[in-house]
Amino acid sequence: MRFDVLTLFPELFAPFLQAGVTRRAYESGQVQVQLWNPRDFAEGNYRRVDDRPFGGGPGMVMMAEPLARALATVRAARGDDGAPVLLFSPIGERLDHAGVERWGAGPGAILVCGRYEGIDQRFIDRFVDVQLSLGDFVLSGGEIPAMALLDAVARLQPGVLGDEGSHQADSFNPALDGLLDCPHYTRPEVWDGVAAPAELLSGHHAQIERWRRDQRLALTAARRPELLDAARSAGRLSRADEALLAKLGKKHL
Ligand code: 9WO
Repeated sequence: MRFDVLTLFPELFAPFLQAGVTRRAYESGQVQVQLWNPRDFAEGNYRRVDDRPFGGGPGMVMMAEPLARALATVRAARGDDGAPVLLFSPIGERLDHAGVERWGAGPGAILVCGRYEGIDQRFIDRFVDVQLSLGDFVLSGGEIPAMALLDAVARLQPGVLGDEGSHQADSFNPALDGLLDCPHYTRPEVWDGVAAPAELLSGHHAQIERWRRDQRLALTAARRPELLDAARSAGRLSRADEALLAKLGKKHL
């Protein structure tokens, strides 16, 4: 699929698109990314994209017109394929795994990255289909959330993660598993006086898998009990899982 990103800072995306395992998704075109700078669609010698807020107050507001022109060009370039326009904002709906799957399916999306104090509301009302939030905090721009969505979509593409990673992709995927990931350890076996869990060093595959499953169940029960309830309701907990959870429950009482 294809993502078009409207940003005043397209240069922020270059190192991101060239790094790590997700690079493959971008370079192969599995996830096409095109960057557009609203400044290139602004008028006059100064190519202004921002102006002072009506009603006064600090900072500047992104003007609707350069964004609208950029968007019209993007839509034409996409052949008016009806791709949704997404804006990253703390007032948006929270992005989760289901959202990543939704926006990472079909034709892709047009991502609008705000800067300054925000975007003229008339652009948002006219063109933005959905506002997405990563959480209750404020950034200085929508670029990092846009990269977060691209990264999450890219790693879902077939072949982007190795065999090792396909399991990782299942974490937080309620349809597949929906439990939190277990802790990880690597060499040395004893670091700074702390040994790695004996189970992981045992070499017994079944014991290792049971330890990991137990860790995931305990972690999910402690940190995200609602995910555990969802897994149970979906019939994704075995009798061995329930036995471990019952044991944990008694320990905590
Ligand atoms: C900022 C903001 C703060 C409180 C209530 C509503 C708000 N909307 C925006 C907004 O759209 N800001 C633009 C994008 C311009 C300033 C930087 N922007 C931004 C996006 N800051 N933080 C985000 C963001 C996006 C997704 N998840 C967390 C934060």
